[in-house]
Amino acid sequence: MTATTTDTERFYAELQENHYSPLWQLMGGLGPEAKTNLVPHIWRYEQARELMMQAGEVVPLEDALRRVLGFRNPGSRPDQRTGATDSLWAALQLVLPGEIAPPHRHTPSALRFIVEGEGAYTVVNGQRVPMEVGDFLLTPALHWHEHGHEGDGPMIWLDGLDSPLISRLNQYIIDEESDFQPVDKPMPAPYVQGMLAKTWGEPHALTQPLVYKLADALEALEYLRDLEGDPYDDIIVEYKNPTTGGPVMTTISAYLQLIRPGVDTKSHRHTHSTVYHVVSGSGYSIVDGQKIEWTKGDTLAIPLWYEHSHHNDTTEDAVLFSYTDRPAITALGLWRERGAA
Ligand code: GTQ
Ligand code: FE2
Repeated sequence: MTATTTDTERFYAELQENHYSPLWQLMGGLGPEAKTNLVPHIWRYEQARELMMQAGEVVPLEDALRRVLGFRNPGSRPDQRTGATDSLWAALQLVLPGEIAPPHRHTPSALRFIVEGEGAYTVVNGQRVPMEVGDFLLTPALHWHEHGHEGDGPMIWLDGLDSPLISRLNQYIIDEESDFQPVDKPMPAPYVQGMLAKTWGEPHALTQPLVYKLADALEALEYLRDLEGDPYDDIIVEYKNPTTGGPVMTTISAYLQLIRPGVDTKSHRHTHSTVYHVVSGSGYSIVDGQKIEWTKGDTLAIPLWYEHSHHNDTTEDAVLFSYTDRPAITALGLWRERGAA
């Protein structure tokens, strides 16, 4: 303490030394709108793929366990636990022929959208799931998973996790295994979804499907294409957990949408954040007044409460895969949406 220390300064020092927080000093940064230091950003597939292939040369999978390049939001502070948005991790993952990423399980929930390659598979809690381009795969929280590749050429997919959210809660827990999982006889889909059941003994517990085929989702979009569509998203379907009718995972919901040729959607904002991945076609989004053009393979992050609209100024369909933290935000009572004026 210097000779000029006043009673007030002495009071604040005493508070700090004894572990008190004067609330009146903390409320200055708050206001009536949700806000984040993260920014909208697009990662172009051309660049991301090139860097991913370099990772294939530089990093042996034995060392890395997962050869994953995360998309880090450019607004992130160095020590901030963020992914592409405040709550959502987005990344590309590469597995080369003959490699196996060993089994582990963790509290974050994971999804994958297959971008290129053939001959790879993932094993999720003993179920072997082959990976084909356009497949949407689930690894719900605490499900064991390993990834192998028996084909030729690189296998690349988009990973989506709620790990930044789980990290912030200090509950990112991981178990690792060196032995591969025994692969069970795959249970037929009608058993899994409760459409067929054996009539004696213990019934099968309903388990949600772990893979959704692109062709099925595209067929659903085709069926809906002549409707007026959603004002903000045009023709959109949600991947559902058929055993609950709810989102695919506790914290994450996922979608496939068609922006029809010539369509300009209306602008809105909401308190969940979204990662978009371009499945086919091209177009652009206006995010916070900025035009962001996108084409096949690109990944676009829109953090919470940024106003955005989507546009297809071409003559071909544009198809977007997306996932959000909406179930988590809703469970916390924080979900809000506002259309543009
Ligand atoms: O494939 O198991 O992008 O555990 C991040 C964490 C992928 C995975 C990621 C993971 C994985
Ligand atoms: Fe994992």
